[in-house]
Amino acid sequence: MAIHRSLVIFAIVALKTPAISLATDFVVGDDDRWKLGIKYEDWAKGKQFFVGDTLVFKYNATVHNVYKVKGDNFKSCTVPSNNSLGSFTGNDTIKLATTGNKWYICGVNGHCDGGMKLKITVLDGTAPAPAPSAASTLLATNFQIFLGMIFTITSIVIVY
Ligand SMILES: [Cu+2]
Repeated sequence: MAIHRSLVIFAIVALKTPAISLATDFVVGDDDRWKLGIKYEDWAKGKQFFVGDTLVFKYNATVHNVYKVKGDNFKSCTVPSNNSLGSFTGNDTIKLATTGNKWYICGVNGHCDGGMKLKITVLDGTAPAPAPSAASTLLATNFQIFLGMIFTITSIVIVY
């Protein structure tokens, strides 16, 4: 019975391990977060944003904020009269719900011109589709089996 249960756990681990890459949470600016003096263009470069992913703007809410704007307002740094994203929390989470270009700026006077502006392009689909080579697939499979075995052995040791 104990071994049987371990095998079930093994199967679950083996099945669950490869499915980690679903939606991604992007902290804008990473460790720099949302502030002046960062090139968000550079931060966004090379990243792929998909529908279902999340942008998290982390910032000092006494100094900054985040507005979602249209492309022309992004260019001219025009702050909208109302905030479509809800309240400014300093930890604003934005679910990317649709494809296309999205623009965000800080609405504090001079901050958008000072670089607090982010443009991203949201793509269709939930995960990037790199063509997995046979080698990496094999590696992944072996890794799952390895993980599963470790888990199983641990379970058996704990049970006995
Ligand atoms: Cu700001």
